[in-house]
Amino acid sequence: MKGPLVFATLIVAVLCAQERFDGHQVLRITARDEGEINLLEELSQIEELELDFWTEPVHSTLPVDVRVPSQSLEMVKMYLDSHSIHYSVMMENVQDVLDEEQQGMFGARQHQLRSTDDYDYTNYHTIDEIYSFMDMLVAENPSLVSKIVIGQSYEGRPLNVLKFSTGGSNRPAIWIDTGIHSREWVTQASGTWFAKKIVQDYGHDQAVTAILDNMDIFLEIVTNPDGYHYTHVSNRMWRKTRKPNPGSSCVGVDPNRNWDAGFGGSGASGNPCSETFRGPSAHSESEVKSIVDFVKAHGNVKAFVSIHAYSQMLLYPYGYTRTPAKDQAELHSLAQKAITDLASLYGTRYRYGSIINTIYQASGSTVDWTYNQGIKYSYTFELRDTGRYGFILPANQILPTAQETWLALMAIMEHTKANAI
Ligand code: BPX
Ligand code: ZN
Repeated sequence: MKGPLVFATLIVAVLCAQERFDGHQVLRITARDEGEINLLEELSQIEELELDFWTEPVHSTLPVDVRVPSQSLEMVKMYLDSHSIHYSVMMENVQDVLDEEQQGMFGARQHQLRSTDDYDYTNYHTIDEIYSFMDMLVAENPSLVSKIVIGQSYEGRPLNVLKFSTGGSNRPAIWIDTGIHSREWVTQASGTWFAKKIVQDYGHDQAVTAILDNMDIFLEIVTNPDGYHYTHVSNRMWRKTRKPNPGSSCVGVDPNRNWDAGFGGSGASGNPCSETFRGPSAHSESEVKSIVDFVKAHGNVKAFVSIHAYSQMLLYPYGYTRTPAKDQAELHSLAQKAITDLASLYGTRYRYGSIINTIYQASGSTVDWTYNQGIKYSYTFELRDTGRYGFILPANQILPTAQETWLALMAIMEHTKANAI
């Protein structure tokens, strides 16, 4: 190669390089009291350490998982030891786990998808593959499935929603979204499986048939498409949207802190470099605003389920306030039924309760807004696991995760059909 070409190739390689996580470790820190939590909170403020908190250091009842870059490991471990804060190494080398994930995806690469029967539901897929899957599912089942585009992402990708409907006009609806946090890959993978499950079960499974004879289901699989694309080509650990923040070199807004429900209160950050940055104003992110506009225009959404990972929880409002939701008793007992059904398949155990009591205070989250809009059955899932792999859940857990979650979704949808229409 000639000099200029070598140079150009280098530039391209640098600009397109995937961030590597060689020697990064995930530490599980078990703080014993509020004092230790405060010390972790202070640690998280040191931006030079480039810590990535997989779970927030907010109270001492849940373990805190944090990805620590190799160059910060010595400092962080010294800090924890010097304050005698207990921790263990959950993941020895993040890059090793990512390499395994990449190998699996490469082995499963689908050159041409002929039918959704051939789709590899046991592996992770790129956004192009998932978007092709959607089009193929629609083409195969035109009387049951259609695709609607509710808007565009910041980078101009379509915000595709699958509509499952057997007729009627503006029937009572169930909304399900996956992947609003892009790195939570098991959620988009599960969403894809749910879509296939619905078309397979309609007309065969009595409960699914009854639901779809009375209600429509809307499913947004790739709710944060720019983030999802970015997790594949640049940084597997990306959570937020990809909109630049004026005056900051940090990119993106947390789309689960951007909703107009306690927006700006405790449980979100005003710092654009934070993973929980709320954004400049409520609904500033088009990925959020498009759902807001859809829900308002539809006006007949009865259940809204927003799916995250990880930590195995089923949560209901509120996250921004300690005031109990007025339907708390019903939401709680339905959550119990749903997680019991979920556990019946593989014994996977879930915690359940209000967001603020079960995980932590979070303002501006999705289901607080939908609940305040009058959508009583507003729930958030945190799928597998409890931290062994966290966001990098091995692909061989996609199918069991989707299958068990489907049982909980069915419990929520059947209850909604029986009580809301
Ligand atoms: C879920 C619903 C409402 C408010 C918070 C959550 C927890 C969720 C978040 O902080 O946005 C956790 C997560 O899924 O993003 C990542 N995680 O900790 O595993
Ligand atoms: Zn999430």
